[in-house]
Amino acid sequence: MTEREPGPSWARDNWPLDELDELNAGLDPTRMTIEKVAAEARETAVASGASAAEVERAANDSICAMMLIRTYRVRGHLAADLDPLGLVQREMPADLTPEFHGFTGDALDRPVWLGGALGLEQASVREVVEILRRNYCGKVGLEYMHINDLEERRFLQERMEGKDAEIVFTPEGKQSILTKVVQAEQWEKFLARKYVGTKRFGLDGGESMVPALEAVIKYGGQYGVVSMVVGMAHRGRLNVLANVMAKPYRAIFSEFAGGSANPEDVGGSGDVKYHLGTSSDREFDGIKVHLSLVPNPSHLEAVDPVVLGKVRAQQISRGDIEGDSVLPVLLHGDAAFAGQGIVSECFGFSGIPGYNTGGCLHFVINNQVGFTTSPQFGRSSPYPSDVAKAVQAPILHVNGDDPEAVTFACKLAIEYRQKFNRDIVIDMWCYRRFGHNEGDEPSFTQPLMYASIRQHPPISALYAARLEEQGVIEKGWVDGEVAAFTTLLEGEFEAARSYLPNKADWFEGAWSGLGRPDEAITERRNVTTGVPEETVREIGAILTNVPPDVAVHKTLLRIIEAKRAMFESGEGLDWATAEALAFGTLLREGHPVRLSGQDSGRGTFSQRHSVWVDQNKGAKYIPLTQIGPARFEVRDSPLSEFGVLGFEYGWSLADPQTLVLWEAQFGDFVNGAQVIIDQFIAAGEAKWLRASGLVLLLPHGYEGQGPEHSSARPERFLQLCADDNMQVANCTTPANYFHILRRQMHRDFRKPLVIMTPKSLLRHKSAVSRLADFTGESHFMRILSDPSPPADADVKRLVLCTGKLAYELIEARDKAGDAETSIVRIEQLYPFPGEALLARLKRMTNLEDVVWAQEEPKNQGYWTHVEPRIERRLGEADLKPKRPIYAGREPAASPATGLAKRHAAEQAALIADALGHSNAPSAQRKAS
Ligand SMILES: Cc1ncc(C[n+]2csc(CCOP(=O)(O)OP(=O)(O)O)c2C)c(N)n1
Repeated sequence: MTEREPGPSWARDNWPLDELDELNAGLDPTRMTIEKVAAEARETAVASGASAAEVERAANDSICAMMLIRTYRVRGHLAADLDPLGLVQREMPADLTPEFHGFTGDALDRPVWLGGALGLEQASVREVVEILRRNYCGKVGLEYMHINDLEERRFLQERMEGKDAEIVFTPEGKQSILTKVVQAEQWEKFLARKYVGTKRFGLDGGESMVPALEAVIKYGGQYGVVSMVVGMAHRGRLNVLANVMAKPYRAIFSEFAGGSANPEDVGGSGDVKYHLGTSSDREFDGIKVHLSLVPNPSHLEAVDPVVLGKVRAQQISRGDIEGDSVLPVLLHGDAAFAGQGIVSECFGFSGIPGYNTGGCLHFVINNQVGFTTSPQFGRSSPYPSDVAKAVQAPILHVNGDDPEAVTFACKLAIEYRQKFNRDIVIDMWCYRRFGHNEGDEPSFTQPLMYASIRQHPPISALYAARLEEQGVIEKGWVDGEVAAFTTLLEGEFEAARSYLPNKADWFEGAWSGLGRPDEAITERRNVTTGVPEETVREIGAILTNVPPDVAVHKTLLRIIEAKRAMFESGEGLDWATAEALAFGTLLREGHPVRLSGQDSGRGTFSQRHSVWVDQNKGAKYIPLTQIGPARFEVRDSPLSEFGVLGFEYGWSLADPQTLVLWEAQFGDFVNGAQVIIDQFIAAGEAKWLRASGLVLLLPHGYEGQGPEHSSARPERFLQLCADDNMQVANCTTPANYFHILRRQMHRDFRKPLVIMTPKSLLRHKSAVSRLADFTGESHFMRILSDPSPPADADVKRLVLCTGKLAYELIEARDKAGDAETSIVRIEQLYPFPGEALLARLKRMTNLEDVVWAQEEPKNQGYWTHVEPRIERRLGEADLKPKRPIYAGREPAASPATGLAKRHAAEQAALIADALGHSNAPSAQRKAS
């Protein structure tokens, strides 16, 4: 790898001119080609004995015809017949008329030299326009001229363009498309009949999507796809579950009747049926494709990065670098696709090493309305799909009333994706037959549209009439299909009465061997995570070895030397070294490690240096990749939080044996990813029975850096904690950090782990560990004792705290010669180590005061989380103090002051207050 790693192929815009010329010859009139075609036109005219004026006219006609053809390639989609309702008035752009290019009257029928364009040597302009209209202005409109890559353009052009280019399906193919449309329609109707007034967010009006997705699976299988991961919103989800993913009809009926999707004893909150996922295998022509639909929250498009991360993890597990074997498919609503920023973040991944998935197939169910909002109020761009142009993805607009055209578009899309490994979009124009949900009245807001929809025949009727006319089906064929499918559904409906989900599927496949924690959350469920000293030394040697051909920066060399000294003396191991040791030892044990975040390779604070950049060549050397056998990757992520965190969460779902970490640049930036935290990390297991061992590293601490760079908002995470859903920690020693990271992979269950990570402690002289703290029977400590404690019986004041404040408190206490105060650190805030605290409290029989000290304002930080928990343990210990006293900043709107002086004063005051050394605002008063 070098400093300038290859970017996406489409970023290339300096194609060699001869290649340009070759592609453009007769196809894409650049100056060179126009000259060439004009020269040929002249030659042909001369050969036929034309006069000088006629020769010039022939040359001019050719040039104008080339411009006409090019205009159709660029703008033909604007005149495509896309709207089934015909409500969108799309006038034929003037530059798509022959007149615009100078052809009128006789000129329309004069033969023009085309030099091979459209596969023709020569044709009249009338014929040329007729072909171009068929190619570019039919039921499919293609946008592709924004793509730089000539191969891609050629590929798409070849499939769309030419005299004989047509959408062709065999009679059997047409029948099976019609069958799927009928099933999709009847499925919605059946649900509407049986469950009157129940929300289903039906696909009604967009049913052509069903045969089209079938085509993606079928042709995807032929082009090497073995697994397809789907993400989608509410619209049509039940239809996709039933008719594409083959979730048993009876299971869905049972859920409609109020049954749970999982056996009752599994617990969790469950979720509404149109958010649930499923997985199945489908087979076409003997080729099996595994399908999985990822469960998602109501928050539109939030599942997109999760799908992509999951896909990439599966590709990496399969050793598939190109991404051919696992296909991500994202289905979108038009309003959400245009409106939600996460869509752009996900397109942003498509060309980035470490995040791309070899192309995602996007399908927009463009029903031309979002709840009650019409498109002109929902977006500024002509199409909902324009966001895809940022990465030069081709876009196929297609009329949803023509299921053949939609199926053709999907077939082309999967072929393109498998060939070029790039994203592609299908924008299916359709309509929503009912309201946003079936109980919702659409005519309040879209009366004209709905007057038209009421008159509009279903897709099956339109398509059946066409096939009857073509002699592909007999009259009455559809009735037979309807009857057969309804009988099937009635049978399934009956079977649903006694249907019981047999087992939850969450600990299968990659998750087998893992389960739920057996122990109650208050019990100690620690595991020994110490490693043999020899292993530490071996890894230390690799971490500090500079290969002779790597010229590292001179400051880095000093850092490496200091690290070597740590290993040699077995003393003073710092934070970054502990982290590298955690990674290295896990790699040794066969657990891959993936760390992703902004500037994570070096580390925001220049602390990590996991990537060494050769100062002469710009090449990268990553010591942790030399450890093996498992794979280490550290990725400098794009500047996104929502997208990247979602991606890493998706990875953690697919691959529980990899330690997956996401790091925020500063902890406060995590707020941009709040949707992923609320909807997936905190609640995913409860809602969908999907566990995750994802780790979040959030730099946090009050160091006078102002409101934004001080707080990772631990209070938000703690407020989300319940039901043993995740872990929140703030570690203060390198060894404890080492152990908590290793523990993540060493237990037989997985829970997300949120760590408030330090900034000043990265280089604090006391925040170091000894080599012995990493070895033998050592393990993660949920509570850390005072390093210089008074005897238990002497302790009058117990100060509880977490994070780097502990070091400041200890220093101040020691400086004051205070021999009655003990400072104890709560390293894991949730699950709260209450019983371990109780054991300590019971030993401190002469306690007068128990204080909770924090740097964060009182309405933030940990106080509201810890107060009742400490109070409970004080009660159980039956000590004199009944409640903890608060010592910290007053409630505040802003997390911290921006003024360094004020910060220092506040910090000094709260430390003095916590220790009871001040006459300043009494801790007692604050507690009231
Ligand atoms: C982030 C987010 N904001 C708002 C909503 C509420 N909401 C649900 S569906 C919907 C309209 C979606 O329109 P569109 O994407 O076009 O899909 P359609 O329902 O038309 O299929 C809205 C606003 C939501 N689910 N998620």
